[in-house]
Amino acid sequence: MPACIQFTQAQTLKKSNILEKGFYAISATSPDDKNLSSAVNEEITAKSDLPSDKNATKETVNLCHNLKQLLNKGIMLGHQDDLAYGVGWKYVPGKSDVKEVTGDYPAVYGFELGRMELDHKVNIDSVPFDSMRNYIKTVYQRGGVITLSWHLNNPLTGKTAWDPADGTVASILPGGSKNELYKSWLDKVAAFIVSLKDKNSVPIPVILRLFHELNGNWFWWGGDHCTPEQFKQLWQFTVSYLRDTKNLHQLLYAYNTDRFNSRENYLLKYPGAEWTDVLGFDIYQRKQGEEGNTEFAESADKMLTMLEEIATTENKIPALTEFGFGQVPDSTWWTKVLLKALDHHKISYALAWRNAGFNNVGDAEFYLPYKGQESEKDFIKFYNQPNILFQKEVTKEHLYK
Ligand code: BMA
Repeated sequence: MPACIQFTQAQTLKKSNILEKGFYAISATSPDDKNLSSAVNEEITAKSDLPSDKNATKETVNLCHNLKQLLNKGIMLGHQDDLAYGVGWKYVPGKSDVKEVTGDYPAVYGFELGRMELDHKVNIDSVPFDSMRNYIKTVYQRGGVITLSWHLNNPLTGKTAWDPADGTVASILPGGSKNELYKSWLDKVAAFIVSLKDKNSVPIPVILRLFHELNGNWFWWGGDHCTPEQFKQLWQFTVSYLRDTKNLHQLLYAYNTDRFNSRENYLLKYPGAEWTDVLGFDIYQRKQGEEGNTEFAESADKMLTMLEEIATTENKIPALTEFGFGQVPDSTWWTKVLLKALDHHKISYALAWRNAGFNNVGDAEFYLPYKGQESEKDFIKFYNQPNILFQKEVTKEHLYK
């Protein structure tokens, strides 16, 4: 069979499993054929798009590949707990603050596992794990992307994730006094991940965002509370336990810092390319007004530039794994501040933190507008940017195929 015919067949497999692409490219015979060299190039690119897990499921391989391809098209908007609650409502089927404002759902959905380790029925933010499982199934069905965070308790002290007792990381490494306890917590998370299946029992791929904001001092796994070596060991132990002991092959792993100021700073605790798939950082705007806006836009821009460079060398998926400006108290923040910072960068997604709403004493926590909020109109403008992607556009991309 002439090489060019084989290449044509390869082209029709645009988004299918890379092994099929590999077969067509390798079986081509004419070295001078221009099409052939494209096919080989495509093959090389496709190979380098593989997840860190060499036994990743077909859908996970496809997701990893397609997320990299999508970098050329735009940035997906994400939202933590989007389907569970918003400002002034909780657990209303189909409801979403993003949908109320734009008519569309976000493309990326964050969910939180905290308290699963304690066998609780609801997570740290009161979301029932059974409902979470259903949301995740719905998201997968509509072709959205799922990412899970885990504010796990401190296994040494029994207090929360925000109890940064020194020695906690050391205590859960193999040989440490809490290693067995930590493994039992991973067993619970693994069981939940196994339960995430579509109607044909296909495991749903998930981006697991482990030990987030790892350079901050507020979590027990963060900052100075462990050495870089201990952190890397913790990461590798955790991934290897989930992947090799529990046999989970539907996971992409996200390494993510808080704000950082250099490549070295970012990579200080990086466990290595064979243990990660997504590279990200979290950033919040804390100050209002022109000064705050400028600081946020410039810092985000600078870090995104560094992140993109690192992700390119490491061949990973860059993402803004968490962001927000609490209560968005600026009617043009989306287009004048955030978009300005994001626009010229190639990152996979930007995940806004949760719309927790008002608490008993009237304080509000939310990072995306709800109907009637002052930045609503500007958020619609942001939604309408051709390079900002929400669910409807991403559904057409068939990220899992
Ligand atoms: C924090 C806050 C908390 C929440 C925690 C875990 O950033 O939003 O209210 O409990 O994340 O989701």
